[in-house]
This record gives sequence, C-alpha cells and structure tokens, in this order.
Amino acid sequence: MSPISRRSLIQSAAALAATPVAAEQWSITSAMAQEPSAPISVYASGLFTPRGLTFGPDGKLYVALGGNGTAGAAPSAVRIEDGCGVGVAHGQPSTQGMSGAVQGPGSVAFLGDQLYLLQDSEDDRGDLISTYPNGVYTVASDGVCTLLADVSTWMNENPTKEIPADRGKLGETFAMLAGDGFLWVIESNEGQVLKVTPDGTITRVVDLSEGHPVPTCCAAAPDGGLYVGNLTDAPYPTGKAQVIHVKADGSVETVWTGLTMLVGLATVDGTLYACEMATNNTTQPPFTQPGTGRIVKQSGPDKLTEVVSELDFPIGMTVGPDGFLYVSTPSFGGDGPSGSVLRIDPSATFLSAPANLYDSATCPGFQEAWKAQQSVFATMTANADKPVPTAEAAIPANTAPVTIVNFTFDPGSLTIDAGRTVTWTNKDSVPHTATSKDGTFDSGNLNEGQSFSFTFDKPGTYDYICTYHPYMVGTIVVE
Ligand SMILES: [Cu+2]
Repeated sequence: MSPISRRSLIQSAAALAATPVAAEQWSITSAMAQEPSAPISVYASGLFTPRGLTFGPDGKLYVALGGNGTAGAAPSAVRIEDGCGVGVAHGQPSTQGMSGAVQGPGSVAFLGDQLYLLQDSEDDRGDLISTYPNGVYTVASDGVCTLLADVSTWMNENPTKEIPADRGKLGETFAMLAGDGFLWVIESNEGQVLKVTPDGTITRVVDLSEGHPVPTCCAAAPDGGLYVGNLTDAPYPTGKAQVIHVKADGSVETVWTGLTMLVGLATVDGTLYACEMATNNTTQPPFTQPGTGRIVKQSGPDKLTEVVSELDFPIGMTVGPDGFLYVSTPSFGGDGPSGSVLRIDPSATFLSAPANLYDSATCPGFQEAWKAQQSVFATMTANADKPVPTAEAAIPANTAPVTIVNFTFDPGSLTIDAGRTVTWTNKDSVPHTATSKDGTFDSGNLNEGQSFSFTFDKPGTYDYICTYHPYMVGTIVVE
C-alpha cells in the first residue's frame, strides 16, 4: 500500500465550510483563511527540510531549515508569510550525515526580539564544519549568524557520565526552547539538557546519558522546569520512549511512558502532546516507514490518545497563539523544497491526513518536490515487505563495478553495452540500496560488504537512488 492510498478523506463539507474568522493577534494567511476550522491543514510549504519551529514576538511562525545538504543553497531559517518561507537567517552549513538525513540548522527560539538558531550538523563534513561548530548562533537583522555558544567544544571538555558507542565529536544539538531569560538546549548524542545564557555561557542542567536514551524534544513545565522526550536508539522499539519532568531543582521524574520515537513535545491547556516520528518500526534497516508518524496526547501515566496518524516522518512541533499544533514534516526524504508545516487542532482525535491535503500548497517548487518524495516513500513502503539479504551474493565475472562509498555511487554515471552486468558493492558501514526509479531493478537492503548485480538487456537510461538516502543518485546508460 502506498502512503497515499492509506489515507482517508476525513474532512466533512461542514468542516471545510467557511466560518467567521475572529480577529487574531497575528495576520491570517491565505491558507488559513480558506480553511479556518479544518482540523488539519497545510500552514506552510516549499521548505527545505523543516525542523524545529517557534512563534516569534510578531506572532509569525519561524522555522529552522536543515537545508538540502549543501551549504548556503537554502535559507537557514525562514519566517512564514502567506504560507511560504521568507529567509531570515542564512549561510549555515547543511550536511548529509552518517544517519543519511540532511542536517543543518535544527531549531529556532526568541529571547525578546532576538532570534537564535541552533546548528546541528553531522560530523566529518570537512573544514566548513570546524568553523561552524554545533551550538547556538545569534541571528542579526540581515540574516547573518554569529556563533554564541560552541556546544561541540564544550562537550569535549565536559563529557557526560556515559559515552555512547556512536558518539560524534560535534554532538547532536537537536532542540532549543526559550526559557526565562535563557535557552534550553537538548543534546541528543551523549544525552543531556543544557542551559545557554545570552552571554554564551553553557551549563548542564541534567546528565541523561545513562542507557543512551537519545533525548530529542522538550516543552516548558509549569514549575519552571522542563518536560523532555526521547527518541530511543535504533531500532526505535514500540512503546519504549517516554517523557520525563526535569524539575526546577534538577531532579527527574518519569511522567509519561509507552511512547515511540519522540521528536516533539508541547503542552496545550496543561495537557502533554507528543510527536512520534515513526511507529510500528521494524528490526531491520532502515527501521522506519513513511506514513507511520503520529501526534498523540496524554490520557494517563502510560496512556495516549491518537490525535493524528499516518504522517510522513514529522520532526518538530510547537503550539501557536491560536492554540493549534504546528508540526514540521518530513525529517528526510529529499533534497528539494518538499517540506511543510501542518496546522492541527489539538482537540481532534483519530484524524488522518486527507488525500487532498496538499492540493492547496502552492509555494515555489513544492508540488514537484513533494511528488518526487512521495514516490521515494512508496518505494520504501514496498521494500519494507522484502526479505533482507543475509549473505553476500557471488559477484558475476566481467561485471562493471559501482562502489557505494561515503554516501555516493562511484561512478555516478556509468555507460555500458546492452547485455552487460553491473555490480554494486556497499563499502559504507551503513546500509544502502540501489533502486531504479522506473522499477527495473532494486537491490533491496545492502549491508556493509554486500553486493547486488543486475544484467541490462535493454538499451536506455536508468536513473536510480538509494531509498534510504534519496539524495544518493546514479545513472546507468545502456547502449
Ligand atoms: Cu543509502
């Protein structure tokens, strides 16, 4: 089943009917004006890998953009105007990391009128990164970002109690939230909650490294403390994520269990809401499937009520001045402007995204990029049912080799005569696939050292991708 076909049309004509729009504190966008009471609608589109988001003092939504994997090619953060992004920060690195997803700016927050940006690049991406460590940057009115708090260096000087096997030297500054005159920063890799003051001082609030929980998200608690949710480590098992309350005195209490792969938290009228990036995860790479993300609300210490399901890898969540939830999606899936922010009624239950949800999204480049992404997601879904190869297949003699290394196909373009065989070999430590866009061939999961061969009998041009990392592209030309 494709992610699209599993969606059901849940909006009634009544829900779509125009109702009077109350005067609000912020400007009503055209998208909202069309669907003022829709339980789920597209608030913004055309975004390059939207991540953390927040409403500014002007009542407008600001979104950090992970970018497209290339430094400077897309804004680092945008303000949403009439449903599309207007750049407010630029120049920060965007990388394609070992996890496969595009990473770069990961969150935004305001203290007063000052905008801050949280940089969250992957390791080992060259000199660019050494001059842009992960941490908090101030954003000037002209969009220039200046390093305020170098979390990468601070972490190396202040290690946590437990150091994870997959520790990266830059750390993983995943989330940021405005506190009372300071910024909360969630560092996911070692696992800790940090405070950053406007003078750039970093202090650890709590060390959460024990057992590698991978904390990713937070929301303000009424006592001045913080609610913190975690992703868990791969394979992101069902029900093993939780929300803890980091109290103002630094003590920790578990307040909500039975969750899965948390990436966003919010409170509405004192009730906790969580964003689950993917559910029903598998034990084999890539572990997650599109169309399985959810927004849930707490209905007991270990209970939840589903608000929305069947989302494609949602990655960030905040509450608007209108009391609605704003959710960024997807966390990965392309290098184009296929990202969006959904506006969701927190009082809804058991919603799923309507099939025509994105019809109204008109920002530049969005529709084309979104369709390409849906095609990648459909392939991921189809591949989920295929058995994972367990042994290296024999490599036929006299084949044309393609090496998969460092998240690239080498050579990227290969020309052969009809009747010849191409063999792909994965030399990376993470799994990849070689999957033709037209369905001609599909390696399935290739772990490190595994190979896949295909004989091309028909002349033509065969474009292919890695379904886990769709920015990995290659071409076989058969003459
Ligand atoms: Cu790959």
